[in-house]
Amino acid sequence: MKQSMSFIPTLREVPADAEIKSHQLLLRAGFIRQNASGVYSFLPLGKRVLQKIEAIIREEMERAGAVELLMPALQQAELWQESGRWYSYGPELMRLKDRHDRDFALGATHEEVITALVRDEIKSYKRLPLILYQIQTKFRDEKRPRFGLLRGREFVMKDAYSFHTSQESLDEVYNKMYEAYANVFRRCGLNFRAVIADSGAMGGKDTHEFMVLSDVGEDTIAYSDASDYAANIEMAPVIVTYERSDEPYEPLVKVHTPEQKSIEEVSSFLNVPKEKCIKSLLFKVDGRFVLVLVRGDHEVNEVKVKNLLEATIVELATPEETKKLMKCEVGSLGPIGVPEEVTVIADHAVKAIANGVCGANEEHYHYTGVNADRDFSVQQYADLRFIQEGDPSPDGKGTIRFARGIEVGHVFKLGTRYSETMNAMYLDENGRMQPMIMGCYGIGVSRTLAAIAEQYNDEHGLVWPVAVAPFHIHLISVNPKIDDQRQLADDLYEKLQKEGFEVLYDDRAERPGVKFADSDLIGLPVRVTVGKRASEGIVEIKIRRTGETEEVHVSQLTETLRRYLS
Ligand code: 9G3
Repeated sequence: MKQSMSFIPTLREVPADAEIKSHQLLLRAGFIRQNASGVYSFLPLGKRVLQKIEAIIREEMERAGAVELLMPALQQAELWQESGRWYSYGPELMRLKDRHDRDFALGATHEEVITALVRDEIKSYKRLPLILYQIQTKFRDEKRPRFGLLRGREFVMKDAYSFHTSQESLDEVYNKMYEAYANVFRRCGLNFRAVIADSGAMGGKDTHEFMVLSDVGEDTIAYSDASDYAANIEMAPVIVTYERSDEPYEPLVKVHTPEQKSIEEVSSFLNVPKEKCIKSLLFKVDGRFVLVLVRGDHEVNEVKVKNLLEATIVELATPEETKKLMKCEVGSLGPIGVPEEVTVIADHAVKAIANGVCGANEEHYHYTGVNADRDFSVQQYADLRFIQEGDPSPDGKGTIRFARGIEVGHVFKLGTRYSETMNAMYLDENGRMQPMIMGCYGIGVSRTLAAIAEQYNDEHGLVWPVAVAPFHIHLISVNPKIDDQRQLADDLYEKLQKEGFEVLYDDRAERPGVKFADSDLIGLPVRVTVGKRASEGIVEIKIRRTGETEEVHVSQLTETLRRYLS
């Protein structure tokens, strides 16, 4: 591609609203431009990187036995009404009406569409297993789009779906897809971890997220410092066991704690460590009120609450609901004297608190000398807290550390969650109708592009790995006005392309400094500069990643480039 005919609008200054490196650099280097909040155009260089990532994905999907198709982004509401998700998703699902006033959704994902497609065509077990995938634009109306392509409202996803007659077949394909994902992210040069994740509203059991380690990642990964255990913090189980100390039981006393609300305030006011305080949070779980207790120095893990109660919606009760039900503010909540209709569940650590402190369900009062087994009843003790750094790793090996990650992939064992609600049945070998067993597998393609940019950059700009770079070589003629320089550069442009190199040729009538600065910003792996020694047939090669340069005679150029680019 000749830059004089291309469209690569580079910027000198850092755009104000771009907070993270990848967002700043993709804008400055002319890879993307924002159209609306969370909605982007991929300019020529950005589009080429997308295509490189997609090519890697297609190779690995092929290897895993998946077949590519393309489904519509415009999805009729009827399908989402059949699966029930038309009603369970809120404003995040973008909905619209056609000219006949019929309801549609813009595809946020394609379980409904693919299940409807397969159920109409597949009737016999002989046609299974089947793995279908697409690479397509998805729409999700995020409340707070941010970080450029990392959290957009329109983005490119590879989504695959598999259909099986048995759990073993699903397990086999799940493992193949898991391997394919590891290959994709390794080939993209990403430092990633596969972590145990929560299947959330997707139903089904097993699920793994592929996380790229990054300080700007929105997810927290709990990993062991002595094994390969890694889990999304929402999922990591706590295996600590707690024993009540043999402290003699003190009497339960209601004490006046004026204006003391938070655990910090109460703990310092009563001069009691946080470990002896009981933190009580009132949740509305599918419409029912549940008081969740954790130790004062721990945090409630809502995903664990949701999974324990097999709930769909778990949200904190509003201050009004709290006041109406418990006759006090959230800062005075406690497990003693709880209204009948409120269920109390507690994390295991609460049971071992000796002579603790809790809210008295009365403004400005707390209890001291609180002992769980004597002073209040708990319907169920369970692992309800977030794991913390320093906790033992759930696999029993080593200690938990935290890292932040960008979720670039997510694989699920769906089971029959969709085939049952949408009647995707097949005739088994005994002539009986059975629901198909399904898996689904997503890669955020545009998010992967941003994750690569986030991992590969330096103070001069982007530094693309060869496998996904928009071009291999940045060919620069320093001064096109000088004939032998321009002539040699033109010849090399043709010659290198004939030899299979992808060349971006900066043939613009710009000052050399501008060309070199743009070249460092765009970040192609190798730069070939045709300058004052053109008359001797000497050009300069520069490796973007290391900055090392080398003068080479054009007769040695091809083999030198092959060496650098392999
Ligand atoms: C929606 C909206 C947002 C969503 C979903 C549906 C996430 C939704 C989960 C998945 C599961 C898998 C196939 C590829 C891999 C991931 N956010 N999910 O289902 F309507 Cl608005 O997308 N889908």
